[in-house]
Amino acid sequence: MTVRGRVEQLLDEVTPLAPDPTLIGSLRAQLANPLTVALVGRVSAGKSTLLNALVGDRVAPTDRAECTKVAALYTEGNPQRVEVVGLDGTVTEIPGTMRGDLGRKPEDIDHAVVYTPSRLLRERFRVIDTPGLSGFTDTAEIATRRVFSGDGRLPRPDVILFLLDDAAGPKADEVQFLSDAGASAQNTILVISHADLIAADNPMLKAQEIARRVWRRFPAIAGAVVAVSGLMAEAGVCGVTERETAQISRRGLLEPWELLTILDGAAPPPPGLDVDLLGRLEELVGTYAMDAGADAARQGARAYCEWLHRVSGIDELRLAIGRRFLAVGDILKARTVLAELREAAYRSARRDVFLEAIEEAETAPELHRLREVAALEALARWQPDSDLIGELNLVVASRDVRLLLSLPPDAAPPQIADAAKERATDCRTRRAFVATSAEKEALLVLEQTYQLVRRGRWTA
Ligand SMILES: Nc1nc2c(ncn2[C@@H]2O[C@H](COP(=O)(O)OP(=O)(O)OP(=O)(O)O)[C@@H](O)[C@H]2O)c(=O)[nH]1
Ligand SMILES: [Mg+2]
Repeated sequence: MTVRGRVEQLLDEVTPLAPDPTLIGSLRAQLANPLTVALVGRVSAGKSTLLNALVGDRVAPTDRAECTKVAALYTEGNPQRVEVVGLDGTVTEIPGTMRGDLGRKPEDIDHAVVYTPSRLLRERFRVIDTPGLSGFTDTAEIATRRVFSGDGRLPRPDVILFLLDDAAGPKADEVQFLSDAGASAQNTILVISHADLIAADNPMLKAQEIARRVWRRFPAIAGAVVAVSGLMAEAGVCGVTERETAQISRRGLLEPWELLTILDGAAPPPPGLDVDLLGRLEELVGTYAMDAGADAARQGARAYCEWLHRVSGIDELRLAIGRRFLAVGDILKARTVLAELREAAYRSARRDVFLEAIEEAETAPELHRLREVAALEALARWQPDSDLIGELNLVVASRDVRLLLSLPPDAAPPQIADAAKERATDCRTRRAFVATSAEKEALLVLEQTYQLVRRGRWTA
């Protein structure tokens, strides 16, 4: 049986025990749907711009000023439309995207669901765009926290993309938020956003250096730290016209002082240079992409868009999402569903029976991978210098038992069983010599992993 199969079986078992009859149906849907990725970070960190870049369409409104007022789940659907779900549970539907009037005050809205045609949203992951943290009023932060607290009506995110718009890395309140939201190397990527603004010279390279530094400081709350210019990615993916590209090319022929005097109005623009359009391009691609991309712009819009796309860092982010999350999507979804079920169990009139069913599922061999991940998270958080982190990381990342056991590719099943048995015995012995409960639990989980490998029941 698969991870998903075992969780579906659990959902069947607890259906009569659930406090809310719609809960089990929505958890079933969550298992069947692609992963749910939430974009979080301070207000104006570039969340909606990054969403557009990922989806490949300007579906989410963006602005210099505080912009996204309600949490919105972007999911595949045709025709494009928005379902607005009130705090009172009532649903209204409006055509179009979040750019239109939602028909209610943001304070009265729990969330919106935006249906839009997109292959990424259908096949890879759905995205929740949040209003963000630390806005002018509390509204944005309250709406953002509701996404993670379980008090709201949106599906709980499986994965967090947290945007940092400060070269200094996450501040104490951001680390606290991530910790409260259960962020770990297994479910979170930090994004150094506005990478093109990080420095005057070579910003993208400096942003990558910052990303490496931040990752070394916070290995327990992020599986990767990636530097991205969402603005460049959005423009590269959604397209820049030939007319706009030609302006960037012309602008690149001017000396910096010439450009300044023209923009100040102290000198007339040369023929063909459209100062108003340059102003709009500043908003569309940013200054760095006009300065550094002038050569690419000389080769036309297509070459320029390719350059924007390549330099923006969006492919590195997509790759990190693919590597870290998509390959283990069912495990991440199973975790989210189990966490929701545990909360539901406490509201159930038959709490003990409910919890017992969950525990039985959690100890089932099919869901052993969840215990490996949980043991790794606990160690990373409480004992980041433990030697066992390397071994658990290997176990969690392994797809092949021979590689896991350092055996040759042609090792026969009896050889695998012997090696696994030896490892299991070794874990049991080592358990007597470690002092902390996190390491004891890790060794217990590892022992069970090797026992499952020995019996041929470990599902990579
Ligand atoms: N230069 C530059 N500007 C960016 C980048 N990403 C976003 N911006 C700009 O920053 C402003 C805020 O971007 P949004 O995407 O609206 O940010 P947000 O986090 O969704 O903001 P709220 O919805 O208000 O929380 C907009 O003017 C964007 O054009 C980036 O990578 N580089
Ligand atoms: Mg926004």
